Amino acid sequence: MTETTDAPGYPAEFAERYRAAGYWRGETFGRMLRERAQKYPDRVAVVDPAGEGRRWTYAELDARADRLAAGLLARGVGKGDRVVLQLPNIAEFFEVVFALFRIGALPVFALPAHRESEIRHFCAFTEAVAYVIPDVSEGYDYRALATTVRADVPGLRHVFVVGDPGEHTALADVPAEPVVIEDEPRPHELAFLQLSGGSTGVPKLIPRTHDDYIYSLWSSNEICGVDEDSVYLCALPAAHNFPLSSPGTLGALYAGARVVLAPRPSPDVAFPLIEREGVTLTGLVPPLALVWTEAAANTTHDLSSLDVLLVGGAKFSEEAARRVRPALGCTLQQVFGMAEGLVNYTRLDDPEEIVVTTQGRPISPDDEIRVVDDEDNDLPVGATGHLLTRGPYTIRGYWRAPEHNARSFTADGFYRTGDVVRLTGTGHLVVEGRAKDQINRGGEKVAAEEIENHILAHPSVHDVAVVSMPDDYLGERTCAYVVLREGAEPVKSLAVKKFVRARGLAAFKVPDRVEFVDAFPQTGIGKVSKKDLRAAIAAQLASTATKH
Ligand code: OOB
Repeated sequence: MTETTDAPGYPAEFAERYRAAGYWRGETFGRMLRERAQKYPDRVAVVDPAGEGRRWTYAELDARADRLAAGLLARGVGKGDRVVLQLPNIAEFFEVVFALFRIGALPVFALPAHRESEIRHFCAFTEAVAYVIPDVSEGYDYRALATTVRADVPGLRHVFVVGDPGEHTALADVPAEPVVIEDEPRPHELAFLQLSGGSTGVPKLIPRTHDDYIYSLWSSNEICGVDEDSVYLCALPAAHNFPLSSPGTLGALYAGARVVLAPRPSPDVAFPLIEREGVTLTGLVPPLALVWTEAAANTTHDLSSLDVLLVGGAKFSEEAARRVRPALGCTLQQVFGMAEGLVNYTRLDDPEEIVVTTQGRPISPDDEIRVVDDEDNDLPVGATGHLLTRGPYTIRGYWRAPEHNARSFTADGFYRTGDVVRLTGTGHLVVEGRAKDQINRGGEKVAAEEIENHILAHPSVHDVAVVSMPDDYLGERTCAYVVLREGAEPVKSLAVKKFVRARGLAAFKVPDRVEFVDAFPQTGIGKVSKKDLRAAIAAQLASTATKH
């Protein structure tokens, strides 16, 4: 079944322009790995320190991808099929991803934190034929989750498990003798579906092509100084767009460099790996960057190999940014990116002031940036407004979401990022806020509407509004304002949290705080004023902070 053309694509004139400019090189991931394996067969591609520790060379990764591709084809997984992938930071992540890339099946990149509600949606909505999981990771048994989801999604034909499969199929039993792949994916076709942080009831899916994503990889490598001697530490969850591509693990593999997988991002795990493997760069979200800078003061580990620390996913405060070089002895690069495409970096040779006060500038000369008012009128340089963007690696629409696309994109194809920014005279972007209804919990995105829908299912709840509240560590946390039904049993805050958790949601989406009110403040036209709710909870937190 070939179904790779059903993503809203780039108009022909743009595709031609991006090819002519040399951005789209006509490469695919499957071939890319083959070429690296031919050039650097014995260099180490992936280091997985878990258990006894594993070091796969490029030749080995390539051969594994070939064998798994053959085994998947034999089991009827083919071009265009969707496969939900939910693996932690283990070597098999890359074996599976490259096997799927080779046959043109599309990985759907779930995060390890996702639970029944999210996974059921990904499997059902994408009509996935397979779901790939670990047996148990961080104390959680994914096999039970798979059993539940499979009962609800009959089209899900396979569950492949890394480790002990239980009632499912062991991934280790799938590989077969390599075969010639008849209908190889082409560079302009879809490579995978990434998840949007989103602001809607369910996460949207982001269709990325080989051409566009590979462009973001090699140009990120140039901007971040990644070459075959680099060593990238993957400390964040590998499936997220930031550690995947900015420049991330895939950027590192593109360069013929080494990827080191950290099972957890904490300094006690990451610092010994940096010393042992000579890690040269890594990417972190702001709360972790703070933890690292503090831990570096007391560490006995030698971190001197670290050249570059990328920080992004949420706003990094200027104060925290200034501490990076003195504490870690490396260059900071701020990254302001999104799974939909556009990625901005401060450059390695930018003056310190720009590095600590801005979120960088776009990767590509052909990234079009507009800063507009509420009516889409362009604003002068320096004014704060909505960021719209279009370019050689930014999608033109979400996967199978025409109604949503009509709102999220302008008629001429600019993506409405939902971010509120300002452009400096030097062409750098400063993120000033957000217009989308989302909470950015230290880089983990929570769509207000998604959580509201879950809380509304509670029998005692009449109405709910989920907003962000300021937090010293995460930047923001989630506060749910709840109006109970008249005459309903009184409910405690903890009960609401438990209710949400029991509906099978990623733990980071459970509200951090629940406030009960009789009614919501309203805007002039009678909508819930989330602005007033945010101000109310911020004031409440500030007053309790001064009292203590
Ligand atoms: C990254 O990707 P997503 O898709 O999880 O989230 C994108 C959103 C942006 O629209 C923005 O609201 C926020 O995350 N964001 C930042 C930021 N980086 C991302 N807000 C302020 N300052 C920053 N530096 O988060 C992502 C993807 C690729 C690279 C880096 C981050």
